[in-house]
Amino acid sequence: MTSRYYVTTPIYYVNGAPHIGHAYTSIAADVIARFQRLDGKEVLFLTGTDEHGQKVEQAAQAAGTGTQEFTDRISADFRAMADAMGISYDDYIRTTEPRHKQAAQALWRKVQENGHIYLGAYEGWYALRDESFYGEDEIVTRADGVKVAPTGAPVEWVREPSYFFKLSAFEDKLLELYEQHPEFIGPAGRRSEVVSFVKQGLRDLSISRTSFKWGVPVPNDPDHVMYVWFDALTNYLSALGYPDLDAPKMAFWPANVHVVGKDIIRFHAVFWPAFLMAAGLELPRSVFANGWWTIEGEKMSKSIGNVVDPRELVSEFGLDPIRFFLLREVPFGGDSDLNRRSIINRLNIELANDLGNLAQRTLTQIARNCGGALPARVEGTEDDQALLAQASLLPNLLRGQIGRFALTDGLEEVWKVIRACNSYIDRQAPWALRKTDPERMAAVLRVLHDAMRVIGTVLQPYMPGTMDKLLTQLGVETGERDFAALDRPLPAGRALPAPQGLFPRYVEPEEKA
Ligand code: ME8
Repeated sequence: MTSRYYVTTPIYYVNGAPHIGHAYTSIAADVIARFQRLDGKEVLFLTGTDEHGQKVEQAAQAAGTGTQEFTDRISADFRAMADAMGISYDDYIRTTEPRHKQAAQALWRKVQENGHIYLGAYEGWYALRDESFYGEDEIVTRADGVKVAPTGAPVEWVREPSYFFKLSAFEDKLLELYEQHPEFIGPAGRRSEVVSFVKQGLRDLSISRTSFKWGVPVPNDPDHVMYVWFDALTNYLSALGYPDLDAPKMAFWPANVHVVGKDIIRFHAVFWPAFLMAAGLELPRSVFANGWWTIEGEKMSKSIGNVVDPRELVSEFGLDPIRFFLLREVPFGGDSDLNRRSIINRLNIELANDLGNLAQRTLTQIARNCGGALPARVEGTEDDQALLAQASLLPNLLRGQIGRFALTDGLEEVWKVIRACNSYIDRQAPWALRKTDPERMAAVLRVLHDAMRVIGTVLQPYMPGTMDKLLTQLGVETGERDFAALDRPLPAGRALPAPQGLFPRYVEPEEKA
């Protein structure tokens, strides 16, 4: 039986255009989804948009369009961005869809039936930008007199009737969860942060609003709409067909991982498991938070005017180099800076030199000196065997690392093998063997070919388009590209297509002139 794997991205707010931060989280989740598919799992990969709440309602008003019309337009743009970034989602959920509203209302009813929701009145600080409530002790007054949350978002005092979720009753259960399942929150730094937040004591959570209408109506009390986070988090279940527990996709629950940004770890690692416990549902296996990107050293913001559309980067540098850069530059989970210099360096050194040249050197020699036909595998020298052994460990190494969401370490392992191939080719100098020992030359080229097949196979999740090209040039057919296929060597004599460059060196326009 194939095992199932369920991975999600956050659903993005449609109050503004998609940017590189959104693309980043989606690419990371995409690498995980593609990797698990390659490894033979039945994968469900979900992304989508979060379309309710006051913030979205206000953005639509500012744009001068109807709210639904506005969300339709922005949601379509997020979807186009996902497509442009090669995100292989299986489903795209929108919280304004009927299937989602039904699920959110059903979850509410279940939590209410189980006695965890009561009607009261909310009075306190609310930050619209974060769609989040804050305690008095968290608020600071800026020099200009404006009161702000720890995130810097301005807060306002709100007072209205509200339903509450008995979050305070889940403190011990949550702490027990973090204790017994340290893998529930990653990376470790985020776990400590969440644990100390919960240890400080949890207040009951206001989960409905009456001061605006753009939301999912609370069952049996249409004056209230659900707090956008209660609504939004449910998306992970609505896509599975919840509340129909027998719906075929419900077999994917619990999710293996919710990939999120560090800004929303609290919602996913505190509120969400509490809602699920209250509804008697299983908990996701893990929530993993990526770090934050700044742009050329500055916070990305509309007011600074430095918001990066990932599609612009792609049109300049190509899709796979950008996917690679984002996952390579900083250990996944940490913060980093996006700047031209670093992109160009990574592209030229690691992609064009290390990997691109290796492929080019090997494949042109097979084309020229072996008549374009794959040489046979032979017993080989110790040096040959050592390189092949190192390469053959990659699928298992990556299985471990990607299983722990160490996406950058995974790339590092692959680059160790790429560098080993480059030293091997220099040491063996097959070009010099052409006249003296053509048999040995063919053997060396076959070793390189086999190592590169492993490299191309394991890199598919990170750079699907370019690895498709590489594997095609290596003569690996589409049915021979998963991990299981690596145990079946390609037959000698297979005709390889003419080699073509994979990663052109990037030259700054002014350098070209
Ligand atoms: O929070 N660096 O949506 P959102 C890295 N609708 N990642 C970034 C980033 C940056 N500079 N900027 C954004 C919401 N992100 C809710 C989620 S889920 C049930 C509801 C990424 O549109 C990161 O993943 O504000 C962050 O968590 C997400 O975009 C926030 O997207």
